[in-house]
Amino acid sequence: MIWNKEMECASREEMRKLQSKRLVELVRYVYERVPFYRQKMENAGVRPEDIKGVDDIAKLPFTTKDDLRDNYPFGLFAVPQRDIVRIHASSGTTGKATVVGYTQNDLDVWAECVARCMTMANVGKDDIIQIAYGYGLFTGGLGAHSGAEKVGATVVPMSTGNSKKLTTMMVDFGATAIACTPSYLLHISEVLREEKLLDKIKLKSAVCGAEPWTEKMRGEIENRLGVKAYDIYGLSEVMGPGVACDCEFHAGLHVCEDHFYPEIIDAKTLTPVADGETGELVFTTLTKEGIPLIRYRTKDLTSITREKCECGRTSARISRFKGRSDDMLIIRGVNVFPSQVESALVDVEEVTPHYLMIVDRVNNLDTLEIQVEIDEKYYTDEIRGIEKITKKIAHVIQQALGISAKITLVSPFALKRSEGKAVHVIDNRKYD
Ligand code: DLL
Repeated sequence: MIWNKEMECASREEMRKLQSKRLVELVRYVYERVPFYRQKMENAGVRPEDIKGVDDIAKLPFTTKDDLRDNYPFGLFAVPQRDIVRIHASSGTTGKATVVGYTQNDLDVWAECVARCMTMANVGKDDIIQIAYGYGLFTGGLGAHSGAEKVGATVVPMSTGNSKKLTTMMVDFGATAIACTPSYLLHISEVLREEKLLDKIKLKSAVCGAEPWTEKMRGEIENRLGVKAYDIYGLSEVMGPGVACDCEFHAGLHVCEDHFYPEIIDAKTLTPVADGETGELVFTTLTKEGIPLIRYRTKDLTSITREKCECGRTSARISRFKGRSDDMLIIRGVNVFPSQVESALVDVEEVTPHYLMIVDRVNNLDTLEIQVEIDEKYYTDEIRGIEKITKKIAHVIQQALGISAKITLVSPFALKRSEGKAVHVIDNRKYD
């Protein structure tokens, strides 16, 4: 078990002092080593000596995903290639990949952060954990892997791609933990049910992340599999999984804030919002050597609290993610997050939480169709009581979103399952 009490239970003053010291060093480091940051700081009229601690952080300019893309592939690296021991990249759906590089020290810090998360998720030496995030350029597989090894768990590097093999080995090896996306875990639960293996599994912990999921989805996963499911967060630009994770009290995700300094800002005015208010999460990497980032705008929407958690950790906690600002749809002038649909569907007994939103524009009017998968129990050759169920869903969706939607019920397993991040939206509207 890795519970770094010195860092995770430090007083607020001690933590701020450490963060300030690290920020001052970081600013000097990037100013000297990364021409991009030197230029950005000069444009903003800031010199390294103006930054005396975290109270001065707002003087520093932001970094965005476009900055990484514009400097593709290695333009923001702060060390020569010979000191980089690993590369990861996120492809995204549009534009160039964003590429990140790690020094050996970065990998050690990463393993330590993931190990803290594994500890929060009650994974340790006595566990056998299947890592079912993709291995490769995506940070999920290798990131979760090294943290699980660091806590001494027996690691099974499944990756994604073969759910039947995964479920067979889950039973044969007596796996007690799994790490994968929540949507994939839901799919795994279906495969286990199909294979009649549900009562043969020994899972106790699931370390789920890489995509937004709701509290209700946690309940659904826990009920189906008899596990405790934990929420792990991270992003490749900042490090990968392990930037934050929730403990058994599920009262927000503890940020490894000795390494990643969090801020929540108003995405329009770019000024800080008060603790407890929702805004965009911004991170400054305090210790990264390979590709340190100053005030990186994640686009992820959350709020922060700095009150001590019941578990004893004092680290700042971010609330479960509402989504990304760029995931938010505006349909007929109303802001809609896919997670609201998921939340509404979990309450409808006749359907599964698998859904697809299809947004279009007909005669200048936005249309929303939601395809929803019927639960097997309510399906024989056709869907029983189709009209009643459709009406019921239309009602809960209207309540949840504040707009109406055309509901199309589809047969069990008709919607494509994802092994990584689920795709919930097809937006056919033309933006020109
Ligand atoms: O998804 C890293 C990761 C792997 C995290 C495995 C957790 C587990 P990226 O592909 O760069 O990295 O995507 C990062 O995914 O900005 C969020 O929008 C979303 N995300 C990640 N974890 C969560 C979570 C990995 N727990 C982007 N809840 C982030 C909600 C999450 N969204």
